[in-house]
Amino acid sequence: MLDLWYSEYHTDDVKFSIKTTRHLYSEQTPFQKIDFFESETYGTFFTIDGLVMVTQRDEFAYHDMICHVPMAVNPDIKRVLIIGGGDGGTAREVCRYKGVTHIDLVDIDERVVRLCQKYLPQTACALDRDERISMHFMDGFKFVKEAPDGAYDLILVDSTDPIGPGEGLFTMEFYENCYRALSDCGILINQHESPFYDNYNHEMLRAHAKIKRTFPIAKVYQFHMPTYPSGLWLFGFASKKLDPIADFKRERWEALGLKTKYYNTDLHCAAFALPTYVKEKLDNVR
Ligand code: AG3
Repeated sequence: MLDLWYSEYHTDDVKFSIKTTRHLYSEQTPFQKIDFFESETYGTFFTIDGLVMVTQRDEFAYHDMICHVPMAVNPDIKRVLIIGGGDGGTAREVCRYKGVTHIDLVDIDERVVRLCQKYLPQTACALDRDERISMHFMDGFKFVKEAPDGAYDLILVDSTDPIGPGEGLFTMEFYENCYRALSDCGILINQHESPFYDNYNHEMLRAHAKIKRTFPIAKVYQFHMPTYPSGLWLFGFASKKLDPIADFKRERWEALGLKTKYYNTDLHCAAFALPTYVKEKLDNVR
């Protein structure tokens, strides 16, 4: 009997496993190792350097929350920059807004995009269909550094963990350049790791400290991501002047009539209410 399990170590002594029905593909690119698997419960999923990035079954939670939260705070967002996100899931959600005029998607590794177009059309579908998207295969750190002042209304950092090619996306210089590249009403959302296990918590606090020093408004919100370490994951919401709750445009967003599987306008506010242990950790950050 074939008994093939994919496992990710969430800590040195905790691992998460998915029984796979097939190992679809494996490739070592100049940047990272990319693998695609098939499973009963999570469908097709892909990993980078052994860490789960996207599964067909729970990607909706991540991509709803990275996109609809800022769009409901400023429904007039027109120019969007996605850093990372080569699987296309974030772009797919952004493309649902007719008011968005241009999307720059910057992924360091073209192979992520090409392989997701082949194995994960569920997330990659918008990439070859929507003319508003321009793809750039280069380091996101460098792209933002060279971006003109005020060029974007929204920057979405859809990155891996801060090890390997994603490291530069968790630095002070990167956040400062994001600030500069954002318009007056600009919002930055970043993949903010998890507060539960020490190794991830450490990165999440480091990121928060830097963002808090760069942006006048720096909040964190949570969502349930079953395949990521501990299942509790965070995004950062940073902006020049818009507050995610005080400036939330509930009625305007509802009037758009977008059907979503995870995000809704009640959850929008609830997501910013954090468990006490997370709040305490974040409050102590300077
Ligand atoms: N970005 C990866 C989030 C971090 C996952 N970490 C882990 N499995 N240890 C996901 C990209 C989705 N567009």
